[in-house]
Amino acid sequence: MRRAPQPNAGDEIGNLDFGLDNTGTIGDTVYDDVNGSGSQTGGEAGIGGVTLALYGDTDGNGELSAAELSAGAIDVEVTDASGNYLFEGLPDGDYIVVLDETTLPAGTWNQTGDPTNDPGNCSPNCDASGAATISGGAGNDDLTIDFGYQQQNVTLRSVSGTIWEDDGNHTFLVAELMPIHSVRGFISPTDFNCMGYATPAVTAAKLANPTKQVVGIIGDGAFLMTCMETLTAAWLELGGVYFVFNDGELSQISQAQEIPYNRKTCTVLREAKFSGIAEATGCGFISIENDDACEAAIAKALSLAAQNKPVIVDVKIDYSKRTRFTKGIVKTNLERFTLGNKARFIGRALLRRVL
Ligand SMILES: Cc1ncc(C[n+]2csc(CCOP(=O)(O)OP(=O)(O)O)c2C)c(N)n1
Ligand SMILES: [Mg+2]
Repeated sequence: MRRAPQPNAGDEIGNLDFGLDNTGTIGDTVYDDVNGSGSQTGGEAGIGGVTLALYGDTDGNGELSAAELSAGAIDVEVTDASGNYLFEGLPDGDYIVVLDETTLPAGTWNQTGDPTNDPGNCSPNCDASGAATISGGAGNDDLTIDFGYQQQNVTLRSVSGTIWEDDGNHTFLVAELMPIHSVRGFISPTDFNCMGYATPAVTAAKLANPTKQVVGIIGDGAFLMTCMETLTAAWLELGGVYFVFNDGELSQISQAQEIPYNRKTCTVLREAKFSGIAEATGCGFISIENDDACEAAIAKALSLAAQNKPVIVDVKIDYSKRTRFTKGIVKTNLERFTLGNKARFIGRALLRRVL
């Protein structure tokens, strides 16, 4: 063993190098927010196997721009069995952590905890990303980028026949969240995206397949276009179910308008009483006011339909959480723009929020 030099008073010693670690760490947990409080409390467990990507926030605005996204991820991490993740060895700078929601465990999860707010009750902004800054000296790490997700108690009901979709936000919500178990079990007007399609489609499908369950999921705007077609269903005793997703808006358009214009134009509907339409046409009517009412209402609607009674179900839907489609079109459209148009688009959107 080589002994360290033993200096005497007055000796000079060279060649001693010290490594100074100026890098920082960003983390640290994705947790199962069982009580939905927006923070990890009462021994709530972490969620393992979730993928997170780290991007540079080069303009330092706390949001991932199209340019920052296309520059690519600096690093990718997957949470361990305790739901922990760390990006280490990071030089000073601004960063964005983006959680890939498709890697959450099977089931339906709603984000309840956002790194930007603690407790992150997700009101008004909850998204699967968080901004972090690494700066030299004290506080070189940011271990507050925690995401909470609450599993939704969804009882899956299988429809033995077909689900018919109209065109709107509800289409993408269903595509995102509803498992379809049979080939040709889900039909929607994807080529021409024609609103008003699903109501007569349900009636016609039931006429052609009288022994099958036939169910429609239809936006309130689309239903208002063709709802009197349910008169034919009642007259011919065709037991289809018309689930009307009632949000009072042409939501697919109004949500897309809100981002650049900061307002909705011509997309808020006049209030309509769907119970009146059921009365006029001779259909059954059921209203679903909240999540707790879903189970019994769906069972009742399917049972009435099995007795050849068409049923209109008024589903009070909350679209405040944007679908992946709405988030996606903003990103995709921005990416397509030239740099000049991007600047114009973002500049105008910002201006409309200030003025
Ligand atoms: C005949 C027709 N007109 C206009 C459109 C454009 N459009 C696509 S989705 C949509 C809004 C749909 O509103 P609603 O039926 O209430 O469904 P939501 O988006 O609210 O779920 C509109 C106007 C269309 N696809 N078809
Ligand atoms: Mg609507």
